[in-house]
Amino acid sequence: MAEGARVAPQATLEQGTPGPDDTTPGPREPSRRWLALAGALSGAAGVAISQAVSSALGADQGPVADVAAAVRDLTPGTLAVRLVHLVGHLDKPLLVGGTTVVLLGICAYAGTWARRRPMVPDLVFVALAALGIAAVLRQPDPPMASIIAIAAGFITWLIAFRVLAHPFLVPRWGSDHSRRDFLLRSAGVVVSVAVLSTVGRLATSGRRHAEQARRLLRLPVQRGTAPAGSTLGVKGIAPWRTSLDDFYVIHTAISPPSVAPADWQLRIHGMVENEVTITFDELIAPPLTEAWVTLCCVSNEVGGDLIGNAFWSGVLVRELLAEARPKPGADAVKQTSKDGWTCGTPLSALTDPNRNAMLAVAMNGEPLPLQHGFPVRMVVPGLYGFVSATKWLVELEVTTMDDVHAYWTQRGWSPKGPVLTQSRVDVPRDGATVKAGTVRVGGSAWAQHTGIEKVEYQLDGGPWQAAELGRVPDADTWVQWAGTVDVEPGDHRLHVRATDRSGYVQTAAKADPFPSGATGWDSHPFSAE
Ligand SMILES: Nc1nc2c(c(=O)[nH]1)N[C@H]1C(S)=C(S)[C@@H](COP(=O)(O)O)O[C@H]1N2
Ligand SMILES: [Mo]
Repeated sequence: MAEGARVAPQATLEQGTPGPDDTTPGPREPSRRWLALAGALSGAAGVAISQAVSSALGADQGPVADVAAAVRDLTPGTLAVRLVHLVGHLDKPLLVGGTTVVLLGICAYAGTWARRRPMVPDLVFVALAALGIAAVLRQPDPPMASIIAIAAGFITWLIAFRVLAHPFLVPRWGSDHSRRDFLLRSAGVVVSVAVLSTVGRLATSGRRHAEQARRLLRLPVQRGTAPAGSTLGVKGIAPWRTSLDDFYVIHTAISPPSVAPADWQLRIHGMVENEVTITFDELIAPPLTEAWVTLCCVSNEVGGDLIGNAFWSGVLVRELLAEARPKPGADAVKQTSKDGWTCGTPLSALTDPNRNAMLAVAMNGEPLPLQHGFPVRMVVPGLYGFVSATKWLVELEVTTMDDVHAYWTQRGWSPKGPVLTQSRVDVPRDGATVKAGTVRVGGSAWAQHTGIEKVEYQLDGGPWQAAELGRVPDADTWVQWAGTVDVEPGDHRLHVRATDRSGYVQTAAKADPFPSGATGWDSHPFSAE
């Protein structure tokens, strides 16, 4: 563009054609149709690249559909209804198609300005990208993939338009040579876009394959409805049942490995009498076990949110291990993930008849999301994820604790990793301002597999008060707690501590997550007015 801006006036001067503001093309000036074509082609290239990027990143829909959805939602209701009736079931393709046509039309029009006002096409591209981003951001949970996709499309617009408009902005326009130049450049842009999209598709074909397999998978599982009384109804406490979208994600893999159920196998070997290899269909053939389990990360700071509670469906590990028959002397299982990540788990936690350690295939009634370990992951109540919750699990080696060299323990983290009893203030929020008087407070507490006995809260260093506790199915989940405090105007601080069913009262002593989990009481400063 910058180049065009410099050369264009000079070109018109040399040719003695009308000035840059004149819209009638001179005898040797490119027709505006060529510039419109360059604009439309660039627009199409940008749209294609952004769609490819968004599908490569696993977004539900491309940016064009995001914009189309915004158009639909912002169309006055009665008009929208009448239009939908008019076009019947074709409303969606028509909307997306129509949005694309309008978009390309705008790009074409922007292109026609390249000679007279070289900034215009760029500004139009900026405006269109901003519109796209606005359409994404108005969604309840704006997908980052769509933003990146729009950025990629925008950059493509800028580059493609510079490449395509160039032949029309140099002085020698009009010869067959420049038309040929344009055709060659167009072919170059089309081929580049096709190659980039194809490379993107190939690079992500494994993931799309796994995703499709996940979509088609029907498992005999339940959604899991939070049991009555588990939720205390205090606004601001984390929901007792964590939705899949809100469930924390931790793994060392750059992108989740793609494993389709048909390709999945689990091998149980090592110190066993009977080596076992099991396929996905064999795994899920017997009736599945279902349980609420709260999973948390050892890296969670006091008050942190690397914790979630889900309804898991799967197969009890102890039944598979019983089939493999561990040899005497074995006291550990080394788990290996498809991506090579490993962890060591005490054998006793997996064979304990009172602990539902399971190979989970579903979470909240849906096949595991890819980032949570599709198709099979381990869940062990009472152990931190880094010593137990292997995602994309493919191998269990029965062994001894001394012989396990696992990913995090090699880096100094504690080998055993039982979950430490913890509690968290959710409301009032950290630093919140509330109305003076009686204030509802609350949060969550957990001591998986031991169970929470009591939660107490304390205002401004005063006496500890017993909190009301939500009902829970068993010891393996977190518990909601709630209470009330009377606050005068001014600054305050609320502390919380839990007592578990072993009688242990949460220590006030602060410890970092490394190497075996954070300790200390959570507290929130807040003020009242
Ligand atoms: N394959 C694999 N599994 C893994 C990990 C990992 O890095 N790779 N991280 C573990 C850790 S540290 C935690 S806390 C849990 C997190 O599980 P989530 O992402 O489903 O919440 O997964 C565990 N399983
Ligand atoms: Mo973790």
